[in-house]
Amino acid sequence: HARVSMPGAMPTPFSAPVGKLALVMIDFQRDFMEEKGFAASLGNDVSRLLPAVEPARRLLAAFRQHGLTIVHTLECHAPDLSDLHESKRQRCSRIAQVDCPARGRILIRGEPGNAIVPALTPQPGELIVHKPGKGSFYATGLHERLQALGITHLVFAGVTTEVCVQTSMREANDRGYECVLVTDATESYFPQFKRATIEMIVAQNGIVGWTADTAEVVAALD
Ligand code: C5J
Repeated sequence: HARVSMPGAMPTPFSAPVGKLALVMIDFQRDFMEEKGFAASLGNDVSRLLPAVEPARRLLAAFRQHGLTIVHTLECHAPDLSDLHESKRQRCSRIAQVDCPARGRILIRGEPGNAIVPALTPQPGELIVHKPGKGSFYATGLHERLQALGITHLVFAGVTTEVCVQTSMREANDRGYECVLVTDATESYFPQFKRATIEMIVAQNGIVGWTADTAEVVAALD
């Protein structure tokens, strides 16, 4: 089997069998990233997330060029809220409300504001995961879909680093996947949380996995 190698990954070099590697794009959604969206209305500085878009676009292009598996996740709930726990509703009372008619109901599947930003729009054939939680594996069937494809190694990009990205990476690690977080293709509203997440992932000999930058990942695929 051909392998892809990332000698500059931290804390040690990373390699993967090329056909078993997938890209996971976490929650690059309009309501987390756009001015006047849901996250902005909560007081978050969404401009902090924008530097991740161009690296993520380059990752997408590279994985597409090599015909590799690509997963896009969206944090959302069913229109009837049947997958919304009372605990989440209590602490996020805006879910399913309408702040801005053009965006539709907040965090509801299929609404305009819930969509992925135009620069990173999924293409036909890429996997779409609608997730009610922060992690990509809880109540989604993602593990079964990846197993059916023989995927064992995952490259993570997305927002926000310490919430949905880190939760997903930890869930994946516990299911036996070898995981790499792409450090310039992820962002947080809180720079100190992004830094801390990167440090805690690679601490103790990569207790959750590896980190690498976009250039390292793209070079590995070429
Ligand atoms: C958050 C996410 N931060 N996608 N969602 O609630 O990280």
